[in-house]
Amino acid sequence: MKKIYQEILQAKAENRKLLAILLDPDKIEMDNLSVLVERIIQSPATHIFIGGSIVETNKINEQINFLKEKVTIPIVLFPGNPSQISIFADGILFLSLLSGRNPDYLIEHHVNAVSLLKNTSLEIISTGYILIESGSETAVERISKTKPLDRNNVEYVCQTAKAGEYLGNKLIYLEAGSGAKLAVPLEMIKAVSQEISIPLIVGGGIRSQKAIQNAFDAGADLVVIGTAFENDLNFFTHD
Ligand code: 1GP
Repeated sequence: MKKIYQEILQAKAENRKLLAILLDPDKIEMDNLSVLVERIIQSPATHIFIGGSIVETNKINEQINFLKEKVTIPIVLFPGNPSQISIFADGILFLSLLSGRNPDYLIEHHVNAVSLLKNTSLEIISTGYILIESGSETAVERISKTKPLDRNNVEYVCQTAKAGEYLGNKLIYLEAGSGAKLAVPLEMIKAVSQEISIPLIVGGGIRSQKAIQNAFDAGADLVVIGTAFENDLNFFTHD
């Protein structure tokens, strides 16, 4: 088994919570990258996720190479489509959008990514990605042309997550969407974490230390912070 996933499993076994900072290369200027890297190093982040809705490969490559010189935590691709694959990252969340019924995001993009992926040393981590309704339309919804799952139907979300585990995914990611109005409900995190035996990632609309802690307490193994850090590089030094 490869290293990144092994460490996530190990952390789960020890009840050690993990935190990923999500970087969207389209929103980062190379000139500001040094400050950004400083703040990441000072933060409690255990992983960097990198990806976004648009993004060109050149931009990702340039930013990852810069990051790799300075940080030691794993850099994991969180791609919106196969054009966002960089051979310079450490791993990739190989996402299946289980909440939707668009074959492109269930299998088509994956097939198209193979010729590139098989010539890299990226650790490929299959991830069941479940979009949860969050109060307004999000970029994932718009781009994937899929509907999120009802935030009140905890049972159906649990069944979807469990099906993702049965299909062989190594992680389940409950996603409210970047900049979501409403984060994934805590009772849903709790129910899904009890339903599955693989690690649970939660992200989207989490904007405070308290909200991070609440997600951990509810059962998230890894929380993803994007917008809150993007808007305030000192986010992790506030109470
Ligand atoms: C989005 O879950 C991530 O894919 C992070 O969301 O930008 O709202 O923190 P935020």
